Amino acid sequence: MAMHGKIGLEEHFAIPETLQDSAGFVPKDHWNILSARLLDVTEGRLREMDANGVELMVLSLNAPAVQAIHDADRAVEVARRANDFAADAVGKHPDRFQAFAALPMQDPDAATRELVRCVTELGFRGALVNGFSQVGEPETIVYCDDARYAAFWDTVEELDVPFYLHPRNPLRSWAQIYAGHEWLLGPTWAFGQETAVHALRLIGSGLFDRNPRLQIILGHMGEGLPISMWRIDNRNAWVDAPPGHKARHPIAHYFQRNVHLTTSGNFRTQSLLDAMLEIGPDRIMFSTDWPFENVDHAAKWFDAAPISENDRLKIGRTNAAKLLKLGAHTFR
Ligand code: GRE
Ligand code: ZN
Repeated sequence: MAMHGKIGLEEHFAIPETLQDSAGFVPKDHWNILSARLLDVTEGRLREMDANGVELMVLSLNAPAVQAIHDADRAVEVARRANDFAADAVGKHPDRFQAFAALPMQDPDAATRELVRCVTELGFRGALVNGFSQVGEPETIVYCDDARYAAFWDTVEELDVPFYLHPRNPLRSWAQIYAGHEWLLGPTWAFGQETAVHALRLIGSGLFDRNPRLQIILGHMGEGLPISMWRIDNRNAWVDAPPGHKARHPIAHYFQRNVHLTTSGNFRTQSLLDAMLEIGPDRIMFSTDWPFENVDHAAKWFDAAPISENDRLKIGRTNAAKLLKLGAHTFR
């Protein structure tokens, strides 16, 4: 039986300034469709949602977009435009769309200010950032565990909104491992590898000791982390050597307290069950990854997945409503 009232948290749009960033991911003859889907935040999208029992999409900008704009002033400008565009879409259908902020992480103070503006003035539900940022020049990259973001993270925690860590490809110059094997780039493999390591950097840096109430969201059923979580903390246990990271507790400690997963682009029962066993049904949320994936593929799989109806309701809807504080004013 189809579940109604689902909420999706990894559902992208593009503005003209960022549209081309998504062009290389599909064959040329599919670009017309993908670009039209990315630019549409009205009828076509609502039709997809209605047909598949999705009541609400939390909109976010495509990737890498702002994170790839090494000129900080330009990054600030494009993030602002994207967020204003999203706010407009939400304003027209507040019961169907909410939004995550795009952030110019090239300038930590500006990113903090933009997050505050988006959450307190525009009513956004959190932020979505596409991995590392190129800062000042194309080859200078900064991950979110960098010390420059300490005050930014304090603000995220204070605002009590989640931070969605979304994939991007590694820079070619940093990823010889994929040379000659470009098929591994993007959602096939490199997105997950890049994002899993980034998440582990955040945890291992001690971020969640400094900001214990901070909540991070990972897509794609956790970017491979659930299946690896035991091994990350237990490698060569007989040696009894310290793990070498800066965090006070084992990595799994934070994975279970500071991380949420979504089903975006990973419509696989085996992977869902493994994630449920590692992180529990209270920290997993339905998502599509529209328009890179089809809403009907996500929904048909999820609605029929062999889990309890109680867990389906949590994962499909109530976990997100709680984490994003979707009140009765925006949401039935
Ligand atoms: C995504 O947003 O997850 C994505 C892209 C590009 C290709 C595939 C994909 O940004 O899933
Ligand atoms: Zn995505």
